[in-house]
Amino acid sequence: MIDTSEYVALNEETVLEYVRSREELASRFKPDDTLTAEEVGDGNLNLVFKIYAEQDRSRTMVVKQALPYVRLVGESWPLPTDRARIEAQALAMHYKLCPEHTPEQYLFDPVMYLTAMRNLDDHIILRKGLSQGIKYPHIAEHIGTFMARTLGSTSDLVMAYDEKKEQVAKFINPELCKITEDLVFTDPYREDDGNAFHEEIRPQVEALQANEALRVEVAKMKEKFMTQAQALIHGDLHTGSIMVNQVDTYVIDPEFAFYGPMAFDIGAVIANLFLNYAAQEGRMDDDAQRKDFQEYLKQVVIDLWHVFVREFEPVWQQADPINMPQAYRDDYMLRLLQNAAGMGACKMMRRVIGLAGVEDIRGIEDVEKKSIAASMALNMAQKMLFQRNSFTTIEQLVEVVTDTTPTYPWQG
Ligand code: SR1
Ligand code: MG
Repeated sequence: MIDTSEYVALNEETVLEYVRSREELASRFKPDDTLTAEEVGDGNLNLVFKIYAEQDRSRTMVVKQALPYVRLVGESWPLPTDRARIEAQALAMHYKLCPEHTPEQYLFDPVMYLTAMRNLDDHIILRKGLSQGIKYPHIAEHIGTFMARTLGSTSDLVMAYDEKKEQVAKFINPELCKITEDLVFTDPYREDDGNAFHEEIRPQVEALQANEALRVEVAKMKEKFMTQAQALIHGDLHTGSIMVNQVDTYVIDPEFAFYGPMAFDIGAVIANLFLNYAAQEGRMDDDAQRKDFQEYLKQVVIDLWHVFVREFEPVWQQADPINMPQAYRDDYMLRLLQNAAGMGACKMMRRVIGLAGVEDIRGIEDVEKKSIAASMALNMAQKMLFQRNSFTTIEQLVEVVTDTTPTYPWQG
């Protein structure tokens, strides 16, 4: 029998012992069920097990356990397991504020740094679906709603002065914030051993890294990320943290959650849709099919923002009216839009240049096509970053950013 009185990393056998030993989990299966476990974690950090009853695979759950190191790199990069507590707290908050788009959590074990939750087997990771060219009709509505509820309701606009400060303290997440500070806002803009871009785009990457004006704008975004405790943000809201099917949408994996700038989450979603837009340059050979899919992605970005603004309306209604003249609200939303462009730009550049890339682009096998997609993404990101303060509408942002061409091969 495994001893769960202190932390031990589970495997496909011991996780079954664990599930049977915890009444809250065992009671979700029938007493005679034969349980099986599959370790399916393909993320950068954790173990993820799917548990099934062999008699009926609809009796199932996911068990996610934090490893004491970064899985992507190995034991040489230790990482505190306490991030599992942050994730469990954030998941609970998201479920309270937006249960339609948050998986139900069955248990959090603070010793094993483990969360058990609903298995979303009838959904796929949005990044994978988009990379296969599948359209999802509801993601703008669902993600726009999720962001407005979770961000608006955890901000000073709504929360009591004391509760807000308590929440900020509860979600202090230094080690995972440091990963973001390094991997999103620092390492991609210098020569760094961790960077993992492919050699063919080196000339463009080196030109970008030599651009001091770009590093000025990135530094402004980094400062905002590090200093603006505006709302409880998901902190890693890319398309790999979203599960979808044709009907519904769930946001998972909030282990990077902390009180930070709302624009970081909004920018993350926009950036990852744009990364897929750029990736399609190398993925879809048929012109008409590619243009149609890219139009779909553009429309999702536009709709997402409008849904966010619409769903933010109840937040304004709850805020103290003395500080909420219409001009202030308009300015607040404008700053969110422009900062989302800036933060999203950094997230695009890191996914092309930095340690943890995205499958949308890095998964393109033909190196010429991959280079075209990567080059396009870098050019889109630079426009977003430099021109962000000129955008007054989401439509402008989308038009400017998508009116971009790749510069591969690099002409210098
Ligand atoms: C070392 S962790 C790399 C990345 O994985 C996560 O999804 C975050 O985006 C992080 O930056
Ligand atoms: Mg994750």
